[in-house]
Amino acid sequence: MREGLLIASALLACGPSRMVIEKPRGEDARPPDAPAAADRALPPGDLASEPTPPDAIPEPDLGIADVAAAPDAPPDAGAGCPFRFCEDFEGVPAGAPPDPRIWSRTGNILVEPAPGGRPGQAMHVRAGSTPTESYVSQTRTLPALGDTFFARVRLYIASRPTDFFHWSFTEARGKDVRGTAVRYGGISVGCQPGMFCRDSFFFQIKPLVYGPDEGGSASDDFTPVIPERKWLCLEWYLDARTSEARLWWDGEERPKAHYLAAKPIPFPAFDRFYLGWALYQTGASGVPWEVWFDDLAIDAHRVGCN
Ligand SMILES: [Ca+2]
Repeated sequence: MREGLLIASALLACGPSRMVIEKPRGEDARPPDAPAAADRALPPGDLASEPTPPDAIPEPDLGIADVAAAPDAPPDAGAGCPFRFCEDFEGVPAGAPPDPRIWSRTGNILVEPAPGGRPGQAMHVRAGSTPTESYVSQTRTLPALGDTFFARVRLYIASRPTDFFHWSFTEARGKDVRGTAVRYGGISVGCQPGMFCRDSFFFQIKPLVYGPDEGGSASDDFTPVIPERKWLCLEWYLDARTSEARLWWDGEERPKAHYLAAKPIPFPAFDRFYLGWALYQTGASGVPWEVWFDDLAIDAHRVGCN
């Protein structure tokens, strides 16, 4: 039960939002003391019976200034790219930010030699352990692709705290970057011996990026646990026409992470694509998240892991 209470407490802060404290309502107000209940507990307004820890409330303007200054280049897949967009992080010197002609950047993100035996360079995100959005973003690809797109990236988790975190690795937003966001990420509780274990993928549609409504979600199976210090291939699909999201891990679809119009919240008209690491809680351990990305591709068709 202690684990359940820990999760319930941490879930209160899920999503970068100014918390609106409401009285618990009906069935949803039950503490998520079982794994299955943890998912339904995500709307924090339905759970909140205590004040949100102040350190769980991020600044609502995170990244907006940089985003507004985005120097978006003309659409161009680049030589040798068979997809609508490719980024292998080989085009800038080690230690530099991802190509500023393509990417806007917020947070501690640099291109460095890839870890884990992977040749070449990759995007290194030092995301810390407090509510932050460490993202690169661009608008050169999604508007041209219309209402749907597929993406593929390789992810390597170098350091993961054992605290509770809801994290995101990608988002798509419309022209109003404070409006509706759709995001894939995960829920992590550390999986220490003897504790409830959950390190799994999670989809969320949030009607206001910095609003209190946690919107709709889809939780992947809790097994297998997302491993650390191993390169994973992640693919996802977003469809604004049908309000649908799908996720693949190393080529296999994760059907539980499939979201299909579960809430009457329209997807945004896709404009801005985000890659990086967002956190919505503060970890008591102080252990920082550190992750890497490589080999991003975006296309109208499924990209695959080859
Ligand atoms: Ca690379």
